[in-house]
Amino acid sequence: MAADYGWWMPPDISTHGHGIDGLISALHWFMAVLFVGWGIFFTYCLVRFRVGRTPRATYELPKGKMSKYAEVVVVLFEVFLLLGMSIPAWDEIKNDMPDEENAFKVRVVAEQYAWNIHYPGPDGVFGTTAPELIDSENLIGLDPDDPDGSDDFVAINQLHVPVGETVLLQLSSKDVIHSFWIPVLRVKQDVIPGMVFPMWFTTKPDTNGTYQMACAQLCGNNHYKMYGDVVVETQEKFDEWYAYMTEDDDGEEEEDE
Ligand SMILES: [Cu+2]
Repeated sequence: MAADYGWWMPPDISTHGHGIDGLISALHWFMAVLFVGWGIFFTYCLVRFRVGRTPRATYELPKGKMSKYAEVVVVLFEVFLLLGMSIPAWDEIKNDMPDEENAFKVRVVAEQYAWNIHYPGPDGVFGTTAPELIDSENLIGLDPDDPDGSDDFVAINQLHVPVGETVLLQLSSKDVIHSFWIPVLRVKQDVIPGMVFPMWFTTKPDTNGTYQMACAQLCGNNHYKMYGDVVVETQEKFDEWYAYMTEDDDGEEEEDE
């Protein structure tokens, strides 16, 4: 069952999202105050300086300090938004990377027009990959001779994670610039060919469900098709799925064909 996103902000199922949501709502309230304030001032000026009242234009500067004080308040609030909210929220997401040992690691390889989600399999170690090994069967160019990669598998547009677990992703692209976006997790990262980007999130407890991920960068004709499921599930359900996917990938089926 897909989560109900409602008409307001999508639900926030991440442990870090409160900082981003706080910034978004502070900015919107600030803009609402400015909009109403300037609207009132504008209406007042239209009436107060109508042609019937002031037939001749005056070029003298106002004498009051009111406008200066208002500007200072606006600047101080903007400084607070930057130093008090944006930078700490950014720092939490971009600098406080989780420990690699304790995180569930996934690689995401973007291509026109799908997300290849590469899981390391039960051994937790990714097999080596090479661009020249990529073909229509081997979507991520996994090296068949590397034992670490023998239990690896790829799920297209399916990101499964155990609920409450910290997930560390490595993002890369096979072709053009994409942008990996999971709105409910408040994460979005450009994926640029030739580079690997780390990204992480931790889901809150009891946030099981199927959510959307999408490409947030217009990447070609079928950009709109580039979306998939983020399945947040209990450890037991996740283990079941993981075991199923690992079995599926042991090559027996290919021999039958
Ligand atoms: Cu894309």
